[in-house]
Amino acid sequence: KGIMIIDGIRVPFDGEKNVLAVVRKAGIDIPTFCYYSDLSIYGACRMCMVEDTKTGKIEASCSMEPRDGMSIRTNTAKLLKHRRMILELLLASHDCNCTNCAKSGNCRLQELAQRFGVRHIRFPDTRPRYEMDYTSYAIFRDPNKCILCGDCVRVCEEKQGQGILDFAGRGSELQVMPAFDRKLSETKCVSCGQCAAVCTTGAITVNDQIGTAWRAIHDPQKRVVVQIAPAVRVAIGEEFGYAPGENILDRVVSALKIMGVDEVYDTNFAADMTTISEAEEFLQRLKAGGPFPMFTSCCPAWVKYLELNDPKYLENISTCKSPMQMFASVLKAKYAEKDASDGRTTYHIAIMPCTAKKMEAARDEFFHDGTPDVDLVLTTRELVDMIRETGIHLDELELESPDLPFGLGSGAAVIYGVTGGVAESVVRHCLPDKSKNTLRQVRVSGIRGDEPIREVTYDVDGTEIKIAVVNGLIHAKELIADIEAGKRFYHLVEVMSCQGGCVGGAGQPYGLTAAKKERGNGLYAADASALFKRAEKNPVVTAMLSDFGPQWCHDHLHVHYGH
Ligand code: HC1
Ligand code: SF4
Repeated sequence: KGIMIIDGIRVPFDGEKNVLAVVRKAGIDIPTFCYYSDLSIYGACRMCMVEDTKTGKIEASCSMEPRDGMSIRTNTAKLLKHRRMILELLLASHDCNCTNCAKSGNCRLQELAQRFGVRHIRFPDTRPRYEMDYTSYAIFRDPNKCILCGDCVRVCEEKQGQGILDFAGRGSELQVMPAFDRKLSETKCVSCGQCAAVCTTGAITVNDQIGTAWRAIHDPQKRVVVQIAPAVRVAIGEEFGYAPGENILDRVVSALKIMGVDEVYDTNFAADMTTISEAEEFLQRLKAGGPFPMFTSCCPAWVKYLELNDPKYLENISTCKSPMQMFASVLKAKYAEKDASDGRTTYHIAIMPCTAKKMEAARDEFFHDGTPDVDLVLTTRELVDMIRETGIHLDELELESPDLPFGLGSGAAVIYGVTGGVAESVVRHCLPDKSKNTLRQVRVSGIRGDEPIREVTYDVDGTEIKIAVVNGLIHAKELIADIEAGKRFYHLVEVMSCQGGCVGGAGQPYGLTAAKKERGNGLYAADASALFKRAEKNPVVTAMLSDFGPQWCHDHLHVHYGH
């Protein structure tokens, strides 16, 4: 606590962890590459230097503690020269093909080069050329665009507990890469894509499959059927001037139809199937006495994490397929006849906030007769690019709701996209008292919130049910360690790999930190205004489940990982 003098102005500080934060509070946007408020401080890019007015020394403000009476300047001639020099050096060793780079318009290097008016680079281009890595289903790595800010290294280690990427080499050979320069597909990468979400340049980007999508849409022999995930609707608008959290599903449906998609459905429909199946499985486990905890299964990065790191827990994972895969199974079953009668082939595209869903769709378990159940997964941002390509103005479209019969979902389904939502939906189904008051009690029980691990307890028919909700794989790791040490016990654990749940998925529009909360609130608002709040109230889902019968459901809605 105290007062600093910043550019001659007295600025009080109270608890800010570094001078950078105080300067930003004073309304001065000091540039940075490697500072990410959610991650540890790395202090390598040196862009955030400030000058001490007394000594004339320059120092990185991200690594300086604020002190009472400290006097600094943020834009002296020395500092401006220093920042331009860093930018020139970075640009000299960067593949500057901005025109067709996926990150153009969202790249920090490009933004700062423009902001600082760097037009000429005085240094020769001596950079080595590195091989690109196309081996991951989820992401694409181009080391020639890496500026060594280390954000990807830290997010992978600090948020996901994975440590897949690290620095290697020295001096001009320094690089970020997987251990032993392996390809991503040869590592334990779980495809969450958070490295791509924080990458300051175009060095790690989402595996772009837009071309494949257009080819399918323009193929008259293909019936293109889309499902849209819960978290997409409250984030996609950010790229078109809508506020984070604003639900623009009906505009997106309309845009997809204009683009040439035949039918547009809602993943919420299948999330209701998942809730019912998962709740039944959970109640059976309660009767049978385990195995506990039952882990949720809808986040493919989490499933992959267990497979690669802790396979003994695979029997704890719910046998229910994720809503995306349940949707695909139902669709393929229902459309087989349609395909046979009109000679077209149903081509199924899932629009997801997630890069790991690309990996999930490619799993062997979800291939039948040589074709995947989900033919293609597009992320929210890929859809944004496709809409931009068409020139469609979303705000001028007539609204259109998703098609029937798979366009209807409950409030319990839409909250799948926010951390705690899957558990809350299952609880709604399991609690015997179905009154509005119970719904309210669950809502405020602590199952919602920002904390990475939350615990709640409910009474189900006289049994005390302990539930944990986790977001961020590092916290899942922590929780498992505590369970093994006998410090914690739960009947049900929801794990979502991304912070905030799918609203914070790596396929969403950039600027994750600021928007996650609003996106989650947007989903809660959609729940509040939903026609019905419980999965079992979905008339189409209940009718279909009984039509299909238990054997079909067992064979098509469930999966055993690792067998
Ligand atoms: Fe998700 Fe799910 S909520 S996993 O985060 O269970 O991606 O949105 O579609 O499948 O429903 C993602 C979101 C999504 C599934 C559902
Ligand atoms: Fe994908 Fe959601 Fe899991 Fe993130 S939390 S990896 S967006 S399924």
